[in-house]
Amino acid sequence: MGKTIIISNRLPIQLQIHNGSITAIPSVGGLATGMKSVHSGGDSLWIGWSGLTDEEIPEELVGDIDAALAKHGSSKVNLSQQEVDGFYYGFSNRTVWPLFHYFLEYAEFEIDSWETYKKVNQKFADAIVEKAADDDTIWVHDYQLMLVPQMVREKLPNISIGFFLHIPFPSFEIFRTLPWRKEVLEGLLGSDLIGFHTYDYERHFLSSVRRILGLDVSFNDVYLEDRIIKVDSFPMGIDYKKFSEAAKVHNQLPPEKQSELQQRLNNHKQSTPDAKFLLSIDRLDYTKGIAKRLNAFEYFLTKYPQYKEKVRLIILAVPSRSNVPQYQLLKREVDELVGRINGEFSTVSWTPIWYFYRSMPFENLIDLYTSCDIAWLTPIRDGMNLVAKEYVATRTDKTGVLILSEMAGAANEMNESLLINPNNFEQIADTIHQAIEMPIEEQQERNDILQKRLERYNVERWAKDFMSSLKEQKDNSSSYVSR
Ligand code: ADQ
Repeated sequence: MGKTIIISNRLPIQLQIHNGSITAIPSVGGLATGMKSVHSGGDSLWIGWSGLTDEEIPEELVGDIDAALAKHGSSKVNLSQQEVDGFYYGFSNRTVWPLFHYFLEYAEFEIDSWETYKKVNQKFADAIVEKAADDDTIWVHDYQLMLVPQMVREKLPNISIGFFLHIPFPSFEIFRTLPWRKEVLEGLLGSDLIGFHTYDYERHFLSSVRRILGLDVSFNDVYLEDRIIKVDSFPMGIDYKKFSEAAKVHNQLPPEKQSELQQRLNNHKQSTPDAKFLLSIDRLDYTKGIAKRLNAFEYFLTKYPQYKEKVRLIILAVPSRSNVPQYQLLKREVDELVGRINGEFSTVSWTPIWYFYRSMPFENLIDLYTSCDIAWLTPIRDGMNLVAKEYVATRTDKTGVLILSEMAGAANEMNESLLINPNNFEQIADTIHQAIEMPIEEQQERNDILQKRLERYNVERWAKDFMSSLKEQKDNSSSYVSR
């Protein structure tokens, strides 16, 4: 049994350069946590971009950086600014991201960025081939690297390759608009196992494979001349224990140990006992429906004026891809909407929206999750949405209501939440009203079921399921003779 090689666009490490010395800080994101059980030191390697372009890395520090990454079982792919622009900000985030989230009008089809995407995917594949042996297992992550499986397969025909897509796979009617649809499918089919968050994404992919490539598809297997590729769904979970335990500790903190944010939230609750906090947390991305949510909130305050001065919406928007024009426009739109709604409804003692545009440390995230009565997440499209799961995991007394868009992959597993269509303002306003008035016992019943499910299907289980399915597939496929 060989080693496992994980490949993602970004390494799970933050590099900092200070006065000529390097610090490598492991990230705490969902993927890094989930892969802990797979990426356990000695027998695994993580390959990715460090986040610093060639131009940003002083030549004399290259060796030190490589050594610092090696200590964390990581190895970097070097990218120039021009490559990052074409591959990441270009094809990945101006073509694939909007297209796969059904924002066809935002998708740009630029031959130059496609060429850079191919070139950079080849760089990742070469980095793998350089480090890999035939009995290793390769796990490629996400939409930035869809050509890598086939590029590796060409050099190492017998190696075991898994691919997981973290965003939706769109329906055939959308996917077929991509000029390079055939190449992308062929790239992915270099894998032995292709995983998606939901059954729908899996079916969409298989439909495109059949209709665009004309391949033989049976149930969830794709038949090539010499190999079978399995396509399946693996809904990603969270590190349930980390969130529930952090919330337990947090709830027992004496006032002097609480963060400033926590104290403010508590003070507000004490001064207005029937006050309710609604929470919305996302990256500032047009797929997350933040502007629509603000409009819906305005509609809610107009339809249910009895909640004025009682309900407050806390919006935490994490800066993201701010050099892509649509993200700059969205930032302006959200700033204006918050200003307009606060201007229209505020009173001397009440501001309806608190808006934070920044990333927050984990402790503050827990402050918000544990203090807010309702989490209101209304993406227009979302591969999964981990925030929904994290919110539920922190509700240690099982109170709290989750309002979730049907368009998030997470909705498939979270039927006990209040599911809404993000375009239906009438339904949203009524659902917020329902959430505010929901009896505690009903909240607890719903969260009890959700929590048990999230605890069982946590992120570690997700990674293990994927890896064992990949192994099984490889074993079965080895004995396959072309039909
Ligand atoms: P994202 O689009 O980034 O992920 P999401 O699944 O919600 O969306 O994950 C966001 C993560 O960032 C959460 O773990 C959350 O805790 C963290 N976070 C959010 N706001 C933060 C803040 N202000 N400060 C610090 N951390 C913050 C993509 C897909 C999703 C899919 C995931 C995983 O778009 O659909 O669920 O990958 O596959």
